Amino acid sequence: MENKQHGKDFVEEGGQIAAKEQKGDEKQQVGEHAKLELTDFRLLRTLGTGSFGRVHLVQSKHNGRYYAIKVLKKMEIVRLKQVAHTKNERDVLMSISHPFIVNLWGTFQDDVNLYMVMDYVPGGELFSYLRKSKRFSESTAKFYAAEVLLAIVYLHGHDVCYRDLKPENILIDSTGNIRITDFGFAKRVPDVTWTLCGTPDYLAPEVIQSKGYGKAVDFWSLGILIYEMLAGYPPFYDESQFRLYEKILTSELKFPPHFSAEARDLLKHLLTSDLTRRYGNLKNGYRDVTEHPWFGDMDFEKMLHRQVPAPYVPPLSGDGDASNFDQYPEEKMPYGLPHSDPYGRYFKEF
Ligand code: ISQ
Repeated sequence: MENKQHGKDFVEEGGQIAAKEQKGDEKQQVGEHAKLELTDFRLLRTLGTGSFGRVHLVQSKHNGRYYAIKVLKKMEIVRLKQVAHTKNERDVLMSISHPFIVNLWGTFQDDVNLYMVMDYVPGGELFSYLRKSKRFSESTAKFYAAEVLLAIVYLHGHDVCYRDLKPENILIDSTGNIRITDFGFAKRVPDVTWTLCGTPDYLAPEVIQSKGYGKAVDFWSLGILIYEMLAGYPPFYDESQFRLYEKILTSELKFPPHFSAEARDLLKHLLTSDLTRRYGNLKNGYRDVTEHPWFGDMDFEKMLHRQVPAPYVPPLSGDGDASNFDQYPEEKMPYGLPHSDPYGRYFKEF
């Protein structure tokens, strides 16, 4: 913390310490209460659906605040062999705190499901805003890229590799700042891991080729994200998954004419298959990225303290407004009915 003023170490240290202090108190308050259960909340609408459950907007019956509860079906998690990933998600999110990462307040389970209580982030997915805008200006893309970069640097500083960066996992809060969600693929990495996961468009070459990989994958996906924000489509897009993987492996980059010279240069250095040349993975670490000319006018210290005005503030009529999220058919089956719990042994720590 001493050298917060000096050099660019603030990115890691400032975020880490400021955030910890903030959550320390609040977590304690939550910890003093008895274990949460579903009846503590009024279930409102669905905000998103995934392969093993859905995310609901809920309102606490105790404090009237809105939260997002992610519900995961134990049976589906076991069937899809996601037990370890689910544990990683919980453990990683419980152990960290950062202004640009969604806050996990607590978890609980019943016979059928696991539940994760998170902050409600009401501005919708960056993905929806990007598709509506077609593409972002360089200054808008730079704002989101800088916040994502700060979150990634913080995670790497805690030996966590995020591994699933994409606009669907980036939410916009009521002030227009971002929160990264979905830590289902996040993992503590000493240095190298060997598991194959992630979304095809964003997969790094070393992941497809099953070479050992580590934190460098997040810098690759940051490159894909910046490209997609600037172009409106990802750089190696192809309808055929086989050809998509071929394109990723050769990493042949084509830029639309409107990309600036600085953006092109940064993207070339992030989207390189050669791990020994990829920015973020060299001896200067993340500084090769934060100090790149594309970020020349970016004040990362200000950004970390949410003091840079957001390019877009989402329209919101009140705290529980969910109009920035797509609508999903609601399930008729209620949660929380008594049931046998044949998968309970897999989720003892949850
Ligand atoms: C918080 N707010 C809205 C949507 C969400 C989806 C997943 C995780 C957290 C969320």
